[in-house]
Amino acid sequence: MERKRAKREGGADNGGADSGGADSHSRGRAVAEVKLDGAGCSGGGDGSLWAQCGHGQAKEPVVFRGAAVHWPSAFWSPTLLATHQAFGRCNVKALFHRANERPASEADCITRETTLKQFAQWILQGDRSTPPPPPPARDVDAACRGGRVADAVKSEPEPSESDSKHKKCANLDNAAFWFGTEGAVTRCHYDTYGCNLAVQLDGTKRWTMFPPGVARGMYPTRLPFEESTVRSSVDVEAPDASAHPDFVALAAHAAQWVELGPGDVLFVPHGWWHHVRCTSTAISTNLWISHPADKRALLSEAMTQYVVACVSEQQPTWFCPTQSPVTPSQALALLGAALDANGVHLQHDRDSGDITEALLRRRIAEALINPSVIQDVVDGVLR
Ligand SMILES: O=C(O)CCC(=O)C(=O)O
Repeated sequence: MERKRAKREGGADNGGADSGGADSHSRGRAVAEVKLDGAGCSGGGDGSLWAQCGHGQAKEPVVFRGAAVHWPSAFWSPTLLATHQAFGRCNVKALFHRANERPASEADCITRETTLKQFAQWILQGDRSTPPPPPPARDVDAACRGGRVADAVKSEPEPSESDSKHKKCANLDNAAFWFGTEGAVTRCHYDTYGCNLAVQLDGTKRWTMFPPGVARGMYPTRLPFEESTVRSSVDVEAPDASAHPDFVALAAHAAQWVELGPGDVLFVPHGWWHHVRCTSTAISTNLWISHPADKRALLSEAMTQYVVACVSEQQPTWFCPTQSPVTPSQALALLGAALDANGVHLQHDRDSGDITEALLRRRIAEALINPSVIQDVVDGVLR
């Protein structure tokens, strides 16, 4: 691990244009740091990483330097991924973007189905002018992302035994794996569910984060329909003050940033916006952990999906490429389930005698035609 830490310290300030945006660190402050000396999440007691995150309820990000140095996956490197047979069986969907671009979403990337091993070999061979060749046809069992043309890859491998320990004590619902070249960027967004522990395994990444309270300055937008991700319209590395004046006025000063190196673990609180740049070839994983606000988020996500299902025909070109569309009645059933999860059980309306589905449709229609909602929609359409 000494080798890995040396790499982090050597490369800490590379990569990322000093654009005058929030990512240039001209505003905001560094994330608070805690050093755990490899204690990990051991048991959730007071000194543990998890306790120091308020068991997921902490309201500010915190970075635990070196907390994952003893994870078995801490020795993962591009060379290991490029040579170990197991990674040749890990089928991934890689997303590629051009060097120096910061694509607004996955919809703006080139997609290739490949294996993690082949993707790692492609990264190591250094020629970024074309994406890796497609492997023989096979089922894709993980979603991925990447770029310059490729820059990042994300997949969902099984956690190792020790990572499962983390899973247990952190009540892990979901995990992802990220592998990208220097310059890979995940544009600013927040995840509607849970909170997040990001674990840097190799290389370095710069995270820039903004609190939920500055949402107006982040100009939220969504890709219809991409569950669980709300994107910012602002390119936080190069904000356009005339298009997004509230970002400069309300949000930029609230930025918190951190450069993660091998073994570092970052706690991202629920609802925090984050923009991530690989400052070297980098491998990381993250654990999404459930949060009490998730039940309510389930409802908002189901409602969003229903509205999108009602206004889209078949699968329009603007539909999120990584998500399967659902019909309005499927979406309505999911909405009913989300209501149930929130303890709202619509049976029938006493006055009209309407049964659940019809009543639900009526309530949604009544809520949507509220003049202030319609005004927001009209403003959005005219923008
Ligand atoms: O590492 C990245 O590129 C993005 C990570 C991310 O968005 C997340 O963990 O929620």
